Amino acid sequence: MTRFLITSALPYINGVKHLGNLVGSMLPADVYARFRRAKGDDTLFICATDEHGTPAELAALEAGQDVAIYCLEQHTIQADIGARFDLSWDFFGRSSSQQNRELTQHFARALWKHGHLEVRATKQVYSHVEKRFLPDRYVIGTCPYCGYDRARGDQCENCTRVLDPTDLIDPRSAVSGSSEIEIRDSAHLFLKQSEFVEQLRVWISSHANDWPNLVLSIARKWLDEGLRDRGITRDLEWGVPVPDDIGDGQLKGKVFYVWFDAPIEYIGATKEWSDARGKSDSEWQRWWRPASPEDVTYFEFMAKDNVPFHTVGFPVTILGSGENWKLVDRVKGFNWLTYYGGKFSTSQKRGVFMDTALELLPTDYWRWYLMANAPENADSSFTWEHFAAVVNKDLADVLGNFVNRVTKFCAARFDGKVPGEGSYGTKETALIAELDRRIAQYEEHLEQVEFRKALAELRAIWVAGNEYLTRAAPWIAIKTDRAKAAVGVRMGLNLVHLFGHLSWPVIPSAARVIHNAIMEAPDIIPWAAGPMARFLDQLGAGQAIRVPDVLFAKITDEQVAEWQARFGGEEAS
Ligand code: B3M
Ligand code: ZN
Repeated sequence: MTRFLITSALPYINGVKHLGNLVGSMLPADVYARFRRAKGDDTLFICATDEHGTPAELAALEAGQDVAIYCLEQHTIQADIGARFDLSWDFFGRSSSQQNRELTQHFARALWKHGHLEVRATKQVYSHVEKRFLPDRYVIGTCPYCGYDRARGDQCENCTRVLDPTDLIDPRSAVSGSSEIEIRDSAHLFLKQSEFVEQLRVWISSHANDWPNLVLSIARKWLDEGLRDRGITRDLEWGVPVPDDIGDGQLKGKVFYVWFDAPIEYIGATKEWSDARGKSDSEWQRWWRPASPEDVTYFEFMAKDNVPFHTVGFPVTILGSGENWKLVDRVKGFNWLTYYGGKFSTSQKRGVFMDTALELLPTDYWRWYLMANAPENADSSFTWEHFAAVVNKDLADVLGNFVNRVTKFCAARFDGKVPGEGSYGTKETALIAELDRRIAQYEEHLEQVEFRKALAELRAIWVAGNEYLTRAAPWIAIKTDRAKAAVGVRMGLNLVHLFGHLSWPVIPSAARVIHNAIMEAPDIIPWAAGPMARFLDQLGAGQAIRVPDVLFAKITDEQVAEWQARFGGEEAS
């Protein structure tokens, strides 16, 4: 039996993430991890904050904090908010950890030893005022092509032309505004990615049937456009230092590029996890260096802009090391979630962020909406109107109402105990057959990480329960035939229990409340495996149940109006 290793793209350290970040990486990874655990599989779900790079340095500068302290604080904030979103990481590490530093240096040494790295002379912009080199995008000036006066040194946002900082007219630092800048020579390490093109092509093609088209096409486009060697060091202070034994003394004081060390942190965080539990190296190595690759099935979740780094960049690091590290098996990429058709933006604070979301409503409202509308095959748009409509219909009217109707009626007419009278007939047999089919579909969609389809099937399962109850109508039967009413209520309670099981990967808190209405739920609510005939006739006669509080409150028109006013509605796009 294979073990399941699951990683989500590492949220960048510069502030709380928005719902678009959440649905494109951490949340689907969590749903999938919970599904695996529910099925009883040996599962490890790893995430971490991505802490290096210029944006981290600049965010710290802006906050007036030392960068290490800034990162520690922000890590704690993100860990806390992730926990409140019920993200069930086995470990939430930090790319600035000692473990990642050692692993990053290890990979660099292995690449160096095998001749995959080369020192090359480059020209970089140096700012006298800041006393540091500036990455291309932090140099701004006038675009020589369109005359836009805030063009960045890597690209003009106005005419989209790719630029070099030396192309800019009146170049200046985007950080200080100072034009006391000059071009200086600086030696850097380059990873000779071009040597891996054929190997990558073969590997990517071997996944033609199990990676989404989105991922395959991005990966192939990257190769088709000619894979360029990649500079993997930077002139910064904050980062993993390049060890002295690499680069013949020309790389003193430099650090690795954030996109070099960030994916290695998947491994680093696994080691952080095993170290934190006082385990030996074999604990984390059984995930990353299994005896045979089939022992571990490795899933990665990410937004589409991260796909090249996971299908090309990180694999080159692994392949080039010449060591038998685990390569990813399934890459699940996502399109964008937009906010009223426009961009969610961290820098411009547009859209809804994870912390404010939880001030408005509990986590499951968001989890359900986001996963049911995950941007899988195309971008999807968040609007308050749509959010309210989905929550009110799926969660309040369908699921919440069902649980409420059944448990309340049982409390009122059957003394709050599972009634034992009567036996299942054709209505029940038909329902059980339908659920057997639907649950198999739901399970298969989750296996294939097709979340929209999976959640549509889960909704259909809830609907089938509702329709059954409407047909069985125990509240009418009770007037003439108590045994008949008892059958409807008993099936209804069994369905409530079933829904608690099936809903847990997606809406874990609500699933727990639902399950607890029937009996106390275990920490991991196991998958309800077929055949349903057994599962749906499980509750013993006379067993006491509980009526839960209202599971999902409806979102009102006033709330929608208030949130539109607060966060911006249509006009935000
Ligand atoms: N931190 C995501 C981003 O900031 C990036 C992911 C790293 S995954 C190794 O766009
Ligand atoms: Zn149960």
